Amino acid sequence: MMEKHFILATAGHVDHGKSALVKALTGTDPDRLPEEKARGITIDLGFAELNLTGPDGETFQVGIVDVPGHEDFVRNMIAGIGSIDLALLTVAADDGWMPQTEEHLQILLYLGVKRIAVALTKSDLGKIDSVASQIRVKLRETAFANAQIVPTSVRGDQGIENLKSALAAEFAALSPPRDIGKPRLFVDRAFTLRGIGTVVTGTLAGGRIQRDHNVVIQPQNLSARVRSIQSHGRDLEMARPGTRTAINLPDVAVGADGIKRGDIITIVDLGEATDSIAVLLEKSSRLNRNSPAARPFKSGSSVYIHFGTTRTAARIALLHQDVIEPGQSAIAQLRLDSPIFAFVGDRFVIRDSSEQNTIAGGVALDVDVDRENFRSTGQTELLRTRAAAPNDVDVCIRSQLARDSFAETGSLLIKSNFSADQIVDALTRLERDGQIVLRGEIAANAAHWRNLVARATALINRQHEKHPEKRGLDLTKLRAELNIGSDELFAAVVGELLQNGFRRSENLIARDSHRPSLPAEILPAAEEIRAALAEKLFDPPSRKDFSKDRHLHQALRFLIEQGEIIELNDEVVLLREAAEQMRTVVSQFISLHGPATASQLRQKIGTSRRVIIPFLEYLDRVGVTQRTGDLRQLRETKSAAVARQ
Ligand SMILES: Nc1nc2c(ncn2[C@@H]2O[C@H](COP(=O)(O)OP(=O)(O)OP(=O)(O)O)[C@@H](O)[C@H]2O)c(=O)[nH]1
Ligand SMILES: [Mg+2]
Repeated sequence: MMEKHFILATAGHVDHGKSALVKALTGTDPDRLPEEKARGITIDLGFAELNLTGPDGETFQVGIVDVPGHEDFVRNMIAGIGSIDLALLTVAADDGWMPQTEEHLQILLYLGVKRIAVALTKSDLGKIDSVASQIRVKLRETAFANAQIVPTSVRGDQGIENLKSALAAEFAALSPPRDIGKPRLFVDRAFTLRGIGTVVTGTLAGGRIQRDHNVVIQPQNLSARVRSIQSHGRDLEMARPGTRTAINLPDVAVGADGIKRGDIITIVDLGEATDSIAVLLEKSSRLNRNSPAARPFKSGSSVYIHFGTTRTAARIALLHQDVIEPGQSAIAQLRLDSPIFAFVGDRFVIRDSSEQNTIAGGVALDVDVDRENFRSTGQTELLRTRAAAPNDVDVCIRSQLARDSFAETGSLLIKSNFSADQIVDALTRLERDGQIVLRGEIAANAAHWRNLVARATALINRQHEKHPEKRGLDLTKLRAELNIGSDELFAAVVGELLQNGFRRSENLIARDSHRPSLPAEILPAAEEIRAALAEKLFDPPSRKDFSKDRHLHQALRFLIEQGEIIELNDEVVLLREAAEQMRTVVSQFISLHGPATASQLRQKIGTSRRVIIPFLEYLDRVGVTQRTGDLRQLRETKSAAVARQ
């Protein structure tokens, strides 16, 4: 049976025995900093590995992130729990539910953590029953109402085995961390090892990272190569989602110009970071009315957004209201001081500008936001629709196509928590339901698509009506009239027309049934030209005679386009039959007498210099003759050359 990987993080008030519990569970003391040892508290994240066996004998390799409980280090706590499968909330028997127990719980809820287990620590210090019932009350009406509560004590290892069984039962019931082909390693440490270079560690979510592959560091969009990968000290070819992962990136420096906590290691083709995101904010109804965290905050407030292992200052613009109160949610735009690499569906935490209080949380609805268009009808509608179901792939696609009319399927919702397969399935489903249309690389809103094709059809029809003598409508013109910016969309529209009664030749598109014809009022002009040219077949009147009026001009263009008249140059035009007869004479003459001068050929045909010179140049152009000095000879055709051999 394959080992399953999960990430567990501790949570809970300062001094409630989180780190001691991690040590009792794993043998590893997660407090590694000298300052932590000296002060006896956790300051930054600590890590350990726990191997568990489930009820059915399956094995779980669990990466543990131990977080600080002190109120000054909530920022580090949030960085530790960005992509965890299970939280282990500790409540000390001698202390009960305390301020950071509550704050951490709210943070877990804001970040959408699905399951927790509760360790009722320091059970040797008594009050187990009353604290257990206090915990039950606190968890009532949350997603964690039925969480297991396990009394533990590290004095004499009481309840540690019970806790292990409880955790194993949780993991047995959990589905494995998702692999959506979009890996993101949320970096929580970056350091340099002598002889090895830069090493970063973090929790990997969303996909795999492979040794020797190229990765991209976001938000700075920096490329790097993965030299080696480790998890809990063991070398790996490939790291899977749900593992604590260490990566050696020898080409990247540690620090502001290179890599640091808060960065994300991902793969190419997943887009770039942005400094504006549209979100659904929620302010917990649990907030004690008198606490500073409960203060309603206004549109325009400056806050901190904590996302993954990073945090940045941001300004909030609320869409529909001026303030948000506890228990309320609101659509908002966050304008960030520095860009983040967030996906649609990602969750985050908001703290106030004093960094003392956790005041809200939320989920990203749109991550490639055009700041100026926040209040446009299209954008408002998209946000309202997504706010109702931010994790529904159909809703996310439909709302985007309603706003943008179309999208290229390859990049549609690339920055989302949906896999490519989920997106393709949804597209197929929506097309079957008639809500969207899929053509080539394009997914389009069905109504928009029908409208585009109808407009294109109308434009071509109008061209045929206005200019029956022309072969069709220029595609460049069609595209400009339809105002289509995307090459892919235009290609799809043309493709649709070609399948439905239209044809294309060169840069023109026309109805299949269209045969160029002169409008009635121009027919006499065409007759006049034909007659004039026929009268002196080999020495026709100057072309200028036919540009006297618009009708003559139009008729001449038409006859040339139709091939009835040959255009030798700006001066001379000939009827096709005249050109053909002259060509026969030239060929025969040269075959009989060898290379000939223009003058000889002119006399033979009985034409003028004005005509013979451009005519011979025309024959050169179309490959009948070839000029050497003053002489013309026949160009050797392939078949003639073959015949001689
Ligand atoms: N009596 C008793 N003391 C405990 C127990 N677990 C931890 N302690 C003590 O409680 C103190 C705090 O324990 P830690 O494990 O550092 O607490 P913590 O939750 O990690 O604290 P922070 O990380 O700073 O939030 C230490 O002095 C521990 O020895 C327990 O089960 N029984
Ligand atoms: Mg600790």
